[in-house]
Amino acid sequence: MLSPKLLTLVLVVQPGRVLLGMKKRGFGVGKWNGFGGKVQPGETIEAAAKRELLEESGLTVDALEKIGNIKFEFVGETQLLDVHIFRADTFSGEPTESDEMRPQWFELDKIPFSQMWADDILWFPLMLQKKKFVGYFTFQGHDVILSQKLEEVEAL
Ligand code: 6U4
Ligand code: NA
Ligand code: NA
Repeated sequence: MLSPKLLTLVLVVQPGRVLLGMKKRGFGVGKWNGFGGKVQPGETIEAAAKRELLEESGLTVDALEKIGNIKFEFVGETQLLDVHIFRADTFSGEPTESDEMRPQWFELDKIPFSQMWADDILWFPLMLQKKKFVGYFTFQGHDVILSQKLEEVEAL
């Protein structure tokens, strides 16, 4: 049986650019990614998304837009990652390096997909067009996608 683990992921988008963080430790170390982490007991998913964004990037947001939900299975592992993805178009504060992440803005035609999770190149275009999506990816290790499902949805 796969036990689901709730996680958040926030992409901060401005006209022509997106903020990513280089993961300095833990799960996904060495990859550029959005900001996020585990939902704590008693916390809503959206509150967790805001908390993790602040902890990892120094940014505060009022509104987060729910944009996607992707489940990740890793062959041979019993946990199913249930990642809730949000987009933020306004924020306050300055991107600030944390113990976990080094934030950097990327122009939209220079997103470093070769140093990101392999699924990102598939759903970033939807996210950037504000299209909502759901997906299910099975990974072998952290770099190879064995099977994938991704579809646009009207609502989440
Ligand atoms: P702590 O501080 O221990 O809670 P850590 O264990 O390092 O953090 P975690 O588990 O909090 O990391 O968060 C993992 C992050 O990686 C979440 O934001 C979700 C994201 N993530 C996991 N698999 C991903 C994938 N295939 N593609 C992607 N993001 C992924 O874009
Ligand atoms: Na985290
Ligand atoms: Na965390």
